[in-house]
Amino acid sequence: MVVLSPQEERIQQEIAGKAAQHRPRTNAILEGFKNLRPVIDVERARYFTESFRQTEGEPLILRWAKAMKHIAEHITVYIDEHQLLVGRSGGIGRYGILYPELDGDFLDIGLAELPKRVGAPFNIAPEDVQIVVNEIAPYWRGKTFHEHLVQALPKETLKYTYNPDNVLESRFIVNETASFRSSIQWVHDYEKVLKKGFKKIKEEAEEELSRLDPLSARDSLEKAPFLQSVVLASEAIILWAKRHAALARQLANSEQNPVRRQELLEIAEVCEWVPENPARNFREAMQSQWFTQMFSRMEQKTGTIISNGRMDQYLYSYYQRDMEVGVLTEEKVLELLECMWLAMAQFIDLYISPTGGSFNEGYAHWEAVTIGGQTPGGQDATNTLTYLFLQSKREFPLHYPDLAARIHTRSPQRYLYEVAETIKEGSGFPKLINDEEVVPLLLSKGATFAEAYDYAVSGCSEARMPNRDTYTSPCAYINFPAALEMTLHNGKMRKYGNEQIGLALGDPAAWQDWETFWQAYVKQHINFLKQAFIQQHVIIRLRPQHFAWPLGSALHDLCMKEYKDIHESRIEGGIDLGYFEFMGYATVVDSLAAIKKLVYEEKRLSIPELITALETNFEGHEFTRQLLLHAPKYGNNNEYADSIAKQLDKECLEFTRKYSKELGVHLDLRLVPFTSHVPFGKVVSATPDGRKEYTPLSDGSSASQGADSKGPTAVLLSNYASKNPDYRERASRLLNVKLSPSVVAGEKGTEKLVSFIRTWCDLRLWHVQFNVINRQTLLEAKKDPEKYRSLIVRIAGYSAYFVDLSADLQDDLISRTEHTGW
Ligand code: 8X3
Repeated sequence: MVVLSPQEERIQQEIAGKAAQHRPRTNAILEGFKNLRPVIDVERARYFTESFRQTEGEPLILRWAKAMKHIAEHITVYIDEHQLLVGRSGGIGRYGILYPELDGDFLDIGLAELPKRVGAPFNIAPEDVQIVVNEIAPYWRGKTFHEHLVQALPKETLKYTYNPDNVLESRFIVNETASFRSSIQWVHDYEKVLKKGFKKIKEEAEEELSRLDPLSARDSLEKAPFLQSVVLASEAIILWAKRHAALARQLANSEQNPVRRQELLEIAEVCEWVPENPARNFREAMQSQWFTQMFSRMEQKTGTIISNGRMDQYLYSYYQRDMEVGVLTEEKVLELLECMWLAMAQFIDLYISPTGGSFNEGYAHWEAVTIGGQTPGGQDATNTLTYLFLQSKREFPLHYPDLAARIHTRSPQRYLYEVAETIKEGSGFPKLINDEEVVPLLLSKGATFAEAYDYAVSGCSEARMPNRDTYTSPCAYINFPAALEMTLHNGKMRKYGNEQIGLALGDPAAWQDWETFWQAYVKQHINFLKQAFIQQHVIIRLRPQHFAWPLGSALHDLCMKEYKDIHESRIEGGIDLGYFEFMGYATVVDSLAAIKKLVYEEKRLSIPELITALETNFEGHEFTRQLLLHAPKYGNNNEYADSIAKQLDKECLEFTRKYSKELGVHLDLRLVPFTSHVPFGKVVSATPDGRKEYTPLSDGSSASQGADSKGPTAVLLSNYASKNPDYRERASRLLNVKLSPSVVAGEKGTEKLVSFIRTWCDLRLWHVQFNVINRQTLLEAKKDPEKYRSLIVRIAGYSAYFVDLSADLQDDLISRTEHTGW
């Protein structure tokens, strides 16, 4: 008999018309938006642009703060029916907002293409199209970050990044991601907001302003605009909150239902108090955090979103006090948490550039909530609230928020047990992040113990130290399977015809041994790294001219100490933790392993035969493809493949060890693809691992789709064997594991999963996440999407509705190995 995960059982119930009801309030909110297509709301962009027209010539940070104040004064405020938490940056339903300062040159094609986009479509009202066309886009023409980046990239690097004849088209060879998100994912110091409130932050800035030396050039040109911006940003968020209070009172006056009237009056009281003042209870703490988070989203397109930080830590004292005095119940906590998840689920991170869209299929989101881990003093940090977060995830079927569980070697058994039970539910939560890998790496990069122990998860799998991290540039994505294709084709790729993009190193048929082939590959590989670093160098230097983040900077100790916006490239005392991405890791490893073994060692295949098979996409060469498919594969604890993986990893680490310094940042190696292994695969023809042309590359540090046949423990061991632990230039390696519900069934299954997690922790692997699902369910959902609308799957550091994904990504998920044993 087929064992179903709880999620699969729930869906079968839904199909049978017996959908279970959750809490009445959260059900009602969810019903209000769950089947709505997101709409583009133009107000943020409109008021931002209006203000920018008025402030030409002033310091950028001041212009930004004035724009935020203008938005706070004019943007429509809403209070959703049934909601307890308020604060939206767009209209009712699911919505996305525009950041024309970033990529406004894509507005024309974006607006035309978005309603039809596969994977994450958006609607826009005709009158809003007119506002964009007539008011917003014309102002930004020639001023956007993307346009200036294109102009600043050297010609040689540009051809790896964009089509030189149409710079709106990405090449997917060495891609940048900075032009579709103005910052990488981020975590604010929410505790500061909750404990201090923005009135105090503002007063401190005013106090400092009053002490500035009027004769000092630095005070006049740097400190004064920075501090004035902090004041303005604080006033803006307070004003925005108070407008919600006024609206709540107004709605209460006309509300017929006495229960809702009372709720609205409470909302008014809460919004009159926070985030201006310190939170006095759990409810105010939640509201204050939410206002801060939402206001930040209007301030910056923090690509992949502002994460929530360690919620079980900074909310705990409020929870504990309220529980002690009897004004809070666990039921109320769960309801408030779910109100936040529902509010979060309505803000959709909108990418108008097609490249941004293809990186973020299924309305990607990463506003991770971190639970567990260790206290700043190095003790286990789990508490009662931690377990309520897990309970909420198990009980409430929603793909928001992204839950990240920190694990360490002394994590309590109950915690691991509940984490495992939550994973078994089947919708991919929580993802796991390993303190035993992260903490020493943060220490090696200059953090104190207290800072390293207190990291929060952000994005797919990153570790942020809210008052120590100062790096905001999004990363480069490098298509190393393309470097392999260029090695086989003298620097060319079939996708780009006869264009000489890479190095011309000659005909590989003339290379007599593996070493010569390997060295040629490494030259192409290093050339890609060089192009990526040139690109990042340009980006890092250009960004402070384009972006400022007054509220985010006001919450950062070092920015306040240095009077500098967080986008400035050097902030004294900061640790700049940036990344570049190894795309298609297993694809390259398996391809090189096949060449080494079959061409040079066993001589069962010549290079010309291999090239012919690849060029024909294996048509008429099935035997060759089978040979290639049966060569050693990464992900099976196979020393032959894993040692190549380790060497490739090392090539990247050596390069960044040598060249990061001159960039002035840590540009660390990361294996985190979001959904970009799909578009990157679309430019790479057939590869020597047996992969067919233009199909997805392998993702993160996972094995190639279907190549891991020795069980999930072997996958962990390959990950371990391919790492270079003696390099500090490492960052996250994202690992997807797909399990059949039968292997985790029952109490025994939970115990095995807990042991697996402990093994993963002992091996010091950075990240792991799970899909617990039957292949048959995925096949049926692809065939009959209407029935499977609520099926949630794990993608790359986030979960999404399966039916929102493109057919390519659905097939990618289906083709991953479903492990049926350990
Ligand atoms: C994955 C998303 O923003 O770090 O973590 O590239 S991002």
